[in-house]
Amino acid sequence: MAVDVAQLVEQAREGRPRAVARLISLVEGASPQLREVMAALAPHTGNAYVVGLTGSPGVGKSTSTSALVSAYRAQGKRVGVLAVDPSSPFSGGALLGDRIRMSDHASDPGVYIRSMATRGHLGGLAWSAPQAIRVLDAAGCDVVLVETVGVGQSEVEIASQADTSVVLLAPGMGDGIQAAKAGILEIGDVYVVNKADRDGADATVRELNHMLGLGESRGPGDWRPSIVKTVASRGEGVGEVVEALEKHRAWMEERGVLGERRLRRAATEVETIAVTALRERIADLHGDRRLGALAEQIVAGTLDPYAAADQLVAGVTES
Ligand SMILES: Nc1nc2c(ncn2[C@@H]2O[C@H](COP(=O)(O)OP(=O)(O)OP(=O)(O)O)[C@@H](O)[C@H]2O)c(=O)[nH]1
Ligand SMILES: [Mg+2]
Repeated sequence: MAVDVAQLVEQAREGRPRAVARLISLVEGASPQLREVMAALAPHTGNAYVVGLTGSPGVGKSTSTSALVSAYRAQGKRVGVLAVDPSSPFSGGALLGDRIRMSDHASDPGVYIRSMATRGHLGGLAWSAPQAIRVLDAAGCDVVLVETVGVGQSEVEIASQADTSVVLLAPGMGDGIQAAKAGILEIGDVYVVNKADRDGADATVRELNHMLGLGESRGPGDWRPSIVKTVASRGEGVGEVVEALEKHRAWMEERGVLGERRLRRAATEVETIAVTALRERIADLHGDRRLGALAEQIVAGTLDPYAAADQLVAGVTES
């Protein structure tokens, strides 16, 4: 059913949660009206500070996110929370619902909370998460917190699209080694050692210092990742996390890094949309027999795969 996009966008900008939710549903459902939605949102975007939180399952991402929401709300800021699960085709349901511990904020009109999953469409969350962030941004969120569940490659990709990336670890469990393997030690601007009420937090901080090479000298203008110890379940250290985030943001603004990151994010976004569209058109061609005909020629040895690919691309780009 077609919706009145202009009206919906206006309502979202007035801060109506239902309108925001509807817009994100249009993103998630890859609605044909999405073009219209994005065109209407574009002039109102670019204000939100996007923070990605990533780390192993159970490390305390949701608890930390919830505590950060409280801290930002205390500053009077409007906050959006997006929990994304690239490994799961389920969304919004019990699974993710259980995983986000946001009940404290459920009735706060200054907070939008949303979970998203892949739903199996082409492009997946790499495509839809940035669009959902745009909705929250245009709806007037000063800060958007993006929690990615797990530490696989797609989580790393999504997290690295944030303005600031927070990597969470907990003492023990070889968490540092896990994180190193998953490649998340390369993306952190701020590292949080959560569950500092448990034994081994200082050892984890030392291990992290070592793995990040924080003892080594850096260039005068380089960012030196912060390491903060927290007990998120009690809100301890969360103020320091906010300070570390503000420090990173100020550093990025001073150095022009924020602008660079946003340019890179926009470029990736456009590329993802374009590639997704191309793949969809190629998939349509399966029914059209064009791809099949090319395959037959390759098997028969009358065409090489490069020439065939050129023909395919030419076929889908001429419109
Ligand atoms: N002891 C202790 N427990 C904590 C702390 N922070 C969170 N927890 C507990 O750890 C468990 C997992 O916390 P979550 O915030 O759900 O962790 P998560 O990283 O979001 O988990 P997933 O979304 O499932 O990957 C919960 O039972 C929390 O209450 C902490 O600082 N200390
Ligand atoms: Mg969680």
